Amino acid sequence: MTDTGSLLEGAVPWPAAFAERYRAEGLWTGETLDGMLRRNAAADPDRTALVCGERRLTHAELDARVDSLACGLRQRLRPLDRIVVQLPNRMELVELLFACFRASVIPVMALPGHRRVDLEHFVRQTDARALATVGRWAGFDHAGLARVLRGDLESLEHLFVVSEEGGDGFDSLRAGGAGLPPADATQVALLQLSGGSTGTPKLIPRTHDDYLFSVRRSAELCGLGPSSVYLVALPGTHNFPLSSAGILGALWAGGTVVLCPRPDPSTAFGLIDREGVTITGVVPPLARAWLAAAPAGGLSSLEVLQVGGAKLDPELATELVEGFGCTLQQVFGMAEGLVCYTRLGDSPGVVLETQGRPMCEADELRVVDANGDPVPDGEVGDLQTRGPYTIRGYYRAPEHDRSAFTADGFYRTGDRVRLRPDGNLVVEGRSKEQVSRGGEKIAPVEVEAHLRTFPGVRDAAVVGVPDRVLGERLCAVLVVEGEPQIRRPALVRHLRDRGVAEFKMPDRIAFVDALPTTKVGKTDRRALERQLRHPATGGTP
Ligand code: OOB
Repeated sequence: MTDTGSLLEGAVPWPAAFAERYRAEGLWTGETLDGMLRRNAAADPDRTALVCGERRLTHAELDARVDSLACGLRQRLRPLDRIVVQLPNRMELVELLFACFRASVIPVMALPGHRRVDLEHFVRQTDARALATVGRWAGFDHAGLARVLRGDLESLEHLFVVSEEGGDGFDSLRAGGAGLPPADATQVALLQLSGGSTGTPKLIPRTHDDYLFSVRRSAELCGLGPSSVYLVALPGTHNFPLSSAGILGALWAGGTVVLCPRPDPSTAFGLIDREGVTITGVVPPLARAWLAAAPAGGLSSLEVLQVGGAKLDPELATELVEGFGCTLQQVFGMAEGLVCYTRLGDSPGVVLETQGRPMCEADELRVVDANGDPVPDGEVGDLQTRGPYTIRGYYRAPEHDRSAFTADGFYRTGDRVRLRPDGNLVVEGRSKEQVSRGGEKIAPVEVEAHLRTFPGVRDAAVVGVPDRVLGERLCAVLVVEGEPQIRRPALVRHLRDRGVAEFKMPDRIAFVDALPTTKVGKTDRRALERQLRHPATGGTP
């Protein structure tokens, strides 16, 4: 085992009594995320592990390529160094993540839509020594941005750039040598991102033990086995497609992962058909887009369609079951840990109307009122949770932890839920200040700060307005000097120039004379949301 010593500095451990219990109950097994590759390579070497365009790797080939990449990483980076990974859905993403696990280098899971503001924050927050990204992707020059970051950020020594020509972007990184010893399962394996409600996203340290437990349990209850074929339709670094059960779940089960470069129906359906995909996971807006394009007979190989990341309304759920003729699974999860699923054999009443139940008995759930006291059975309250794969604290954020966790270690999810007598949860809303635009999470305060720098803007608030397609859209409410003349394109250009992530761009602008405030003088976003639903306010679409 690679001795990486005590837990990564800045990560918060589970109390010893809980860790012992999770081990004694067989939840934390000591297996590592990359260990599963060795097992598969030995058990079923010739089965296909990865498919990306015309390229295919067997389990044995994947294991060998991860070895050479891990050795290459080790020549450049030390154990527990951090590397920001911003790669779209292509083979190199999966290879690099496993190589990081094998080399005990810690990947920070950026999304392709992140731009300078977030990437810079990830590097600074983690003192990352490396950034892995793609040359150009979806019209954006990622390599150019990476070079700027390396110039500006002292810790950043290495850029690993995969070229857009296909080929093998990491060839120059590979090295020979003896395989590395297995990583330490108690150690942090990766840093996930929180959706954030207080500004820039917080980082979430997940250990091999806790993450792999959630992957294994998820794979079991998604019915995954060696003949399963998982399509990665959402960005592969996100917790849902990565681990619920996702890429890691399919590989854990000895199955096949098919990388989908773009989630549009024709690309996705083409791959489902060609590769005999059996399971995939999507967010509700994508489910709706797929449904509109669904072929008459459904998608013949698809057995399970997972929908999660944002609330799925029962009408769309019903249409999905009819349109695709496969089993629907609702997934309510969070990068901090807890993931709830409806089970494959659940009745339609559960599958269509609830967000499922926790994956294991060791997940502790509390539904509480504003004072933190449990609400009467069946009533709506704030969800708090603690368990074998829910973190006890964010990475290097003790200040924030004081409000995000209770004294007894429960994570305040910020979700308003109702617990049904049958044990299933219904998500009714949220108490956290966050907008979920098609499942992508945005912290209003971050965007507001950027909006206030636009010439002529005196004050700004960002709120979510209900939207049939995306669930919510982002509305920027502005207080301006003089006549409201600001137009959306100019505002978006301004935010882009400042390096704000693409998915945080306002969809709409509205103008008010003054922002409503709460009793303590903070912007009252709820009041604004109500106001926007009854638009006496002026605004541009
Ligand atoms: C997933 O993870 P995150 O970290 O991007 O976002 C977590 C938040 C939850 O707290 C909740 O507010 C919302 O996203 N959410 C849902 C939901 N799934 C997530 N709200 C209503 N219904 C659902 N089904 O989004 C995530 C992580 C792992 C698996 C699935 C989703």
